[in-house]
Amino acid sequence: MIADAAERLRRAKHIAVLTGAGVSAESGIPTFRGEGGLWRQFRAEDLATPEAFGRDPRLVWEWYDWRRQKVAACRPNPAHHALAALESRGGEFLLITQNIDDLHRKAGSRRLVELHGNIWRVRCVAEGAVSELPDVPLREIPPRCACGSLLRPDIVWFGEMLPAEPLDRAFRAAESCDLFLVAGTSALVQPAASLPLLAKQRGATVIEVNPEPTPISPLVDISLQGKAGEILPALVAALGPTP
Ligand code: BV8
Repeated sequence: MIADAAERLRRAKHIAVLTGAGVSAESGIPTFRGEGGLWRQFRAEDLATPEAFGRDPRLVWEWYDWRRQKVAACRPNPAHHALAALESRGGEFLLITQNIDDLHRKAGSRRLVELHGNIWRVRCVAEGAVSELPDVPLREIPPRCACGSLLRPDIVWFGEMLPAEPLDRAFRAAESCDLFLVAGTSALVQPAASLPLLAKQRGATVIEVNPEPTPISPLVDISLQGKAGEILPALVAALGPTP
């Protein structure tokens, strides 16, 4: 299966990749729906919403401060490095991630869109200005803008629209790629989960990497059951030296 997947990857002229929390699992970051995906007695869907933030910005920021501390202690794993190596082989390439942990960028990925934002960026609720807030732990909770208004994470919460530019780039890549690789996502969250289906409809070869079956597993061309940190490096190694 790896050899077949590598052969299709080698022949591809335009590669698009979609990643989810599973590619950061081996870096030590809990996935949303796996074990450890909880915080205190809350679920992500309860806290990652504008309503939760409106009701209790302190509680939501305590959760993000906890996640920022976790993420700050984590490093990219071989899955992230394999995808950066795949990009560096050249050709049309776009890495589309649902993850907000910045680990793809830290691993060297540059042709990258973050559909759900980035845990290190914040946005003033009044002015909309976006800035980096690297403090770990946060010095004040909730953090405030110089204008005195609340800062919120520059992250897409459930029920919020995704940023237009990254979403547009992701859909265009899914429509025009000839190979779509999807790794480490439960394929439950929309609109990201529709990208592999769109690629399939447009005639691309779809390869899935996940230890568990997902709702798109029956539709993909090749399903590689296993950990991204093991399968992606093996896949890229099987490509042989960069042409
Ligand atoms: C929108 C930022 C439209 C936050 C995230 C019904 C009711 C209510 C809402 C909806 C509904 N149906 C659809 C919706 C819309 C909703 C949605 O899809 N909900 C789902 C839960 C049903 N979507 C939205 O709200 C989106 N916005 O649709 O707006 C709109 C239209 C008009 C007007 C207004 C709005 C916004 C979605 C973005 C939400 N924000 N993240 C934060 O992180 O704090 S989503 C969140 O889930 C993360 O980004 C995460 O990445 C993402 C998806 O999860 P996964 O990445 O797949 O992670 P998960 O844990 O689920 O799975 C991990 C996978 O890895 C598993 O398959 C596991 O087997 C695998 N794995 C484990 N270990 C490994 C591994 N794989 C490989 N290797 C390993 N080692």
